[in-house]
Amino acid sequence: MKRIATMQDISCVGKCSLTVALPVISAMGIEAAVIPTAVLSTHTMFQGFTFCDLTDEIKGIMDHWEKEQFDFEAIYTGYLGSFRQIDLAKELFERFAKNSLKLVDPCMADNGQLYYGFTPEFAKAMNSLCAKADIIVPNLTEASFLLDIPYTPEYDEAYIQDVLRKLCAEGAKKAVLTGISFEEGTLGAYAYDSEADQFFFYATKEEAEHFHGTGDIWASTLCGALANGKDFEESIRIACDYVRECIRLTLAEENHNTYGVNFEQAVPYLLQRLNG
Ligand code: PXL
Repeated sequence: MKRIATMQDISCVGKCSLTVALPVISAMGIEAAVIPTAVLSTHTMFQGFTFCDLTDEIKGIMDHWEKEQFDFEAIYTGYLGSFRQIDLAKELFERFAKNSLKLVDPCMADNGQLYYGFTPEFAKAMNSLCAKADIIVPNLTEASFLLDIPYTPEYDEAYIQDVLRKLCAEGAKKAVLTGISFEEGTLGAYAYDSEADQFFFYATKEEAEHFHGTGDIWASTLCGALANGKDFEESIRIACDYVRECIRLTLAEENHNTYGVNFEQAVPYLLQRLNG
C-alpha cells in the first residue's frame, strides 16, 4: 500500500489540518502517516483556543522512521506554526523525499490577511520551504505574502499567470492558485507546470458560502489523487469537484456546521470520482 506522510497540526475541533487530511487520504486508499506539529482545542478562528506545541517530538519521530526505513509516495506539509517547524519540514524533505512527491500548502493567510500569529517574516521563511517543493498550492493571499507583492482581489488571467510564473521562479516545479474566479458564480484553481511551461484552469459553480478547512481538504485530495496515479490536471479537477460537493452537502443540512464542511458524507462521491 502506498503511504503519504503529512505534517500539520491537530485542531481537535475545526475540521481542518490533520482531522481532514488523515480521513481524506485514508478514504482514498492510501496509508496516512502523520507528524502532528501541535494540538489545539480548535483552529485559530475560535476565541480562547488552547495550544500545545509538539515541535520537540518531531526530530525523534523522523529518527525512528529513518531507522525503520519507511518510504513515502508523497510528503505533504500544511499549517506550520513556527520557523523551527519550517526547518523541520525541510529536514523531512531532505531525509525522506528522495523519491517522493513534495507538496507544500503554505497555510497562513486568506482574504488579504495573514492568519492570527503570522508575520511577513514567517511568510518569507515559508517561501523558502515552497522553493523545495514539487507542487505548492497557495491561495492568492498566500501567494502575495510569499512573493511580497500587494494583494489584489481584482485580477485578470494575465495577472494570475504572472503570479504563477513568479511562484515557480522561486523554486517550486508546479504552482496552483486556489480560489480563483474570472466570472461571478464560479470558483476554481489555476495551475502552472513550469517544466512543461503549461497553464491549466478548472472552475466549478461557486457555492453560496465559504467555509474554513476547505483548502486543507483540497490539498489532501490533490495529494491523494496524485498518489493514486491520477495526472496533475485530473487531480485538480477531482479536488475542486470534491470540495464543491462537500460544501453543497453542508448547505443542504438544516442548522449546518459553520466552521467546517461535511466532507465525511461526500466520501462516496470522492471515491466515485477517483474510480470512475
Ligand atoms: O486550515 C488551516 C488551519 C490549520 N490549522 C490551524 C488553523 C488554520 C487556519 O486558521 O488555525 C490551527
